[in-house]
Amino acid sequence: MSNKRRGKIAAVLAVCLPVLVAGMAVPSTADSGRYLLEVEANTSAERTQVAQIGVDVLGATKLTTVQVVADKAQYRALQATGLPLKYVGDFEQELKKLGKVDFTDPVPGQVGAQDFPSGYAGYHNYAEMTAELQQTVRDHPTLASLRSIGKSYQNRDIYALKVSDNVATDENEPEVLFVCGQHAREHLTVEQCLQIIKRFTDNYATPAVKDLVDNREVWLVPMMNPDGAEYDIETGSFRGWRKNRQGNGTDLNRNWGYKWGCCGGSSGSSTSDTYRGTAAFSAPETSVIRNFVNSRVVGGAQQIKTFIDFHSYSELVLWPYGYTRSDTDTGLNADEARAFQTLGRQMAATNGYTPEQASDLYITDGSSDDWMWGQHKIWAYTFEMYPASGSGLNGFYPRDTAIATQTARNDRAVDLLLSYSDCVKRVIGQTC
Ligand code: CXA
Ligand code: CA
Ligand code: CA
Ligand code: CA
Ligand code: ZN
Repeated sequence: MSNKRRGKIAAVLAVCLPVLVAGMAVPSTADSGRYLLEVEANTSAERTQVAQIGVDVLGATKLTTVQVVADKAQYRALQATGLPLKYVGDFEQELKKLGKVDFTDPVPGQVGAQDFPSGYAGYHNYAEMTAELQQTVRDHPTLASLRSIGKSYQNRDIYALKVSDNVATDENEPEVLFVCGQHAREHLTVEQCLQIIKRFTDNYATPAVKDLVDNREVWLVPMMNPDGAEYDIETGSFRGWRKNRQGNGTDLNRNWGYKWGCCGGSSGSSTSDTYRGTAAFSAPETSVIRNFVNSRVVGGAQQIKTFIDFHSYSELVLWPYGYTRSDTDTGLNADEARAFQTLGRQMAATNGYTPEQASDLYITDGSSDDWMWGQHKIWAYTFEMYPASGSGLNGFYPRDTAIATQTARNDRAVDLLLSYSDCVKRVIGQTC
């Protein structure tokens, strides 16, 4: 970029953002040292450049604007890119605006509210989620079974619930896996898994539901990152936390072992929000899911055929690979890419999300869906849920009144994935 353009942007910023221009004082009342910004970034290359500065990328709007959290140094680095920037607010101030839980602190001075602020009571914390899963199994013992598949870093059980007819028997039916809550602050996704469970059990008598449940074995992990989710709510205000709770936190969706750390799509710095960890699967939570998925190889054949990893926000349907912008690469041929695209677009047509290859958003390495496909040939999608855009952190925290509509919005996409799970290539007219 020319110095001329850089100079012009600096001049504009000096007018719009006097408090943030390097060298000028920032008012102490609204300065936590972290800022919510919007950056205009129209291409995957520009968005990858933004991510590589190490800012926390919150979401993307219509693929032209990304919402980020940046500290002062990162703010200066963003300025240096020449990409247009907008100051939204102070990170801490914006979080506080979302509300404070209404409770009398049992031990003043200690954290431990561990519940959602008012306006969010419909969300499930870890204890409530666990109780809900246990109640489902009591209500539907022939359709639902619950197991702990391992422990989080802080020793919480990570649960998997199976839904199928004859649930106690490992039948020869295509298996489907849904993972929710990989990122701590993406609480709406936990509700998505719980809603799928409720719909497939409480509505089992509905013929279309019965047909799917009878002919598939559906695995759901409603809260993959329980330590992070509890940490995000434990003070009574949201923290905007993304990672697990190991050391400074590992970004679980950069810790999976397919092309881990290969391609500039993650960070080696433990304070970064996209820290990839010390090694592939160094996080207990990713290794628990890896071990579970590996355990579904029976007689040499992976039983799990399809997968959705629910995230928020931006309303996107994403498919592999994330580490490269090529449509095809090792282990992903042109027919397979076409099947990914076709089913991805069909699902997006049912929920109104935007369908694209993951790297069209920005380059990532060590994501779940690259591993699921690269390692196991599981047809793996990432859904980025509601809202399509947010002003900074509030995109992660829609009020509980949004839960019912925004989870039901994915009913048809979920059913479509299940129905193709016997042979995804059927979607492009091929046999398996
Ligand atoms: C994503 C997910 C899977 C592959 C590539 C990209 C987007 C996801 C992320 O960065 O992990 N976005 S999010 N949920 O805001 O973190
Ligand atoms: Ca069955
Ligand atoms: Ca089976
Ligand atoms: Ca059956
Ligand atoms: Zn996420």
